[in-house]
Amino acid sequence: MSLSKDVSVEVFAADFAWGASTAAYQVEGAWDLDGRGPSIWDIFSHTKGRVFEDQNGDVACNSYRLWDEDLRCIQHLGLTHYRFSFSWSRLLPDGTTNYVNPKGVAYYNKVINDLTGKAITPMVTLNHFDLPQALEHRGGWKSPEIVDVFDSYARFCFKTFGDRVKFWITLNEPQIYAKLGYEDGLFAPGVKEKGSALYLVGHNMLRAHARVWHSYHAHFRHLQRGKVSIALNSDWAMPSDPGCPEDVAAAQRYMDFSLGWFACPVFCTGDYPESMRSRIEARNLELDFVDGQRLPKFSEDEPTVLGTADFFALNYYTSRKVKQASPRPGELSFAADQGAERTTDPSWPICGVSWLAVFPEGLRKLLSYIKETCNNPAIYITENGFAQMGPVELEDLDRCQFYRDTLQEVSKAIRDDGVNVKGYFAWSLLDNFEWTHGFSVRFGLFHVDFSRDERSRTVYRSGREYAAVVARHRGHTKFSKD
Ligand code: PNW
Repeated sequence: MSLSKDVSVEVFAADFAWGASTAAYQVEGAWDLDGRGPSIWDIFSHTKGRVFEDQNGDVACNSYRLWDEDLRCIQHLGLTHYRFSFSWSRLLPDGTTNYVNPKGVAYYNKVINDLTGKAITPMVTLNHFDLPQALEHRGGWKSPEIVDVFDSYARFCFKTFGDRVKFWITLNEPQIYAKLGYEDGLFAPGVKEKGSALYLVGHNMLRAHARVWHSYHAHFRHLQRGKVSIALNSDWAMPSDPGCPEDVAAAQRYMDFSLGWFACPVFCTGDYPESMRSRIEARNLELDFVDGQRLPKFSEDEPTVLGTADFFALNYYTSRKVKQASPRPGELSFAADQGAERTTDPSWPICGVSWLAVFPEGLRKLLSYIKETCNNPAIYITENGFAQMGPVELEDLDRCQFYRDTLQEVSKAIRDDGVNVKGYFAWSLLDNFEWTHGFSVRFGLFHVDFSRDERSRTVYRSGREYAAVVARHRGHTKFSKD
């Protein structure tokens, strides 16, 4: 059965956003062309042993040169929206507005104008993991200085592109950036400081996000009438044994320490979840830390973080079964703070990467959870996808099934649970540089041939079927309006 026959497209509103997403470092290439400054991912991927087979994003999909091809792919899918990110160091090579790179501005102007010229709405992420290296030298996201610098960059972007860009995402997945970049050392900048740096980094990211939202609100909103948010990723966590109160509490802590860490300050209370504060404070005593030293406090002198999102931008990939972890006395780590242990559910197939267990029902549950705990926000699913590893399969039937099941779950969330879902963005438009996995893991709706200079794009079967859903929805809404 084909995807297009199964998804209940009539449930989606006429203005539902059908999109796909990419990120600059993963697709653009041209890492040192036309005045681009280096980012932390250039340095990280050029360091031996960091990425699968020492691959890097020097060329990637070559989208800097092949944007016309990407636009054709977007049109082929019939997308109404396209999410991509700016390479900060392509626009501002040293990260500051002291010098603006005109070729960077020209590139993104062309992308934006081509999209809007075809009635495709751009959604722009200001920074998707690739901090300018010059700012890393100044302390990166650990330094409180970053808040001002990020605000100047964002204002520059609003001024330059905001007449045409109406959807802004300040930062992508601060939780992943902080945890993988500053505790696990698996992502740039590759720091391993267990149980400490990640909270400071997360804190500065929240402060920077809030500052930028307030800047937009005060200086741009009345003229540009756009929306600003932050993309938060979350797993859906369930207790391993729903009858065991310790497991139930552990699953809740898992949610608090992942989604709640960033969603609670922005959408619920203006501060971190109570369970994070109390657990970390209790462990600080045990570990001889001064109160507040690991999980920072929000200052009363700064504009509030609460309410600094005009919609909820959700990246969802996987679900977890969780049980209470055995205590780890003396251990300094995020996992020990969280006190929750992941177990695997053998009925959920693993796709491509080891962390990605496929469970589309988890998305529906997570959407309801966000509705209940975050004041029923408008939600855009800004990333969701299915990985392929090993031999290329253009007839990717398992991914087709995944999109069919997922979109059906989203339709149930809208129709049966009353969740205000406004859009869905598949990750990703193209196979691309999948961070530590290099090019060995493929998320695209289009295959990219990385062995050839042309980097030819070929649609996967899942891309064709996604296009069919979008077309059927557009046909349906046209029909119902007539
Ligand atoms: C997201 N994890 O990152 C990113 O926003 C994308 O750039 C990326 O390509 C996509 O998901 C697929 O990985 C994640 O280890 C990276 O749980 C790692 C994890 C989750 C999301």
